[in-house]
Amino acid sequence: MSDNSGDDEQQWTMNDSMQKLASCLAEKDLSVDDLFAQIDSDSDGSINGPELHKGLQTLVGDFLSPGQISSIIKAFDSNEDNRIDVEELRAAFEGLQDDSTEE
Ligand SMILES: [Ca+2]
Ligand SMILES: [Ca+2]
Repeated sequence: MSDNSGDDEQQWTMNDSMQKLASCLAEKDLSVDDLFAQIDSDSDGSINGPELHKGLQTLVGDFLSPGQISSIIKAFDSNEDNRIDVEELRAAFEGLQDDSTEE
């Protein structure tokens, strides 16, 4: 990904948070489904902005702005309901890992 849109106030990238989440998964030996269940605190089957915000804070210690949260959701939300469901989350992690793992 190359995005040099002149937004230099912060070095944060979405990939950064995703990599942290991925290593958190590996460390705790969790599946994407487990991760999803942890973030989806009201268990309605989808992760919304506040849940993602809280989840990232709890799991990886990242305190993201609402704008950052919504860019993550927009990036993964393939059916455009402004929430991330478990399949969208799986696809997100598959995208991260496609160069290494083979089962
Ligand atoms: Ca939820
Ligand atoms: Ca969605």
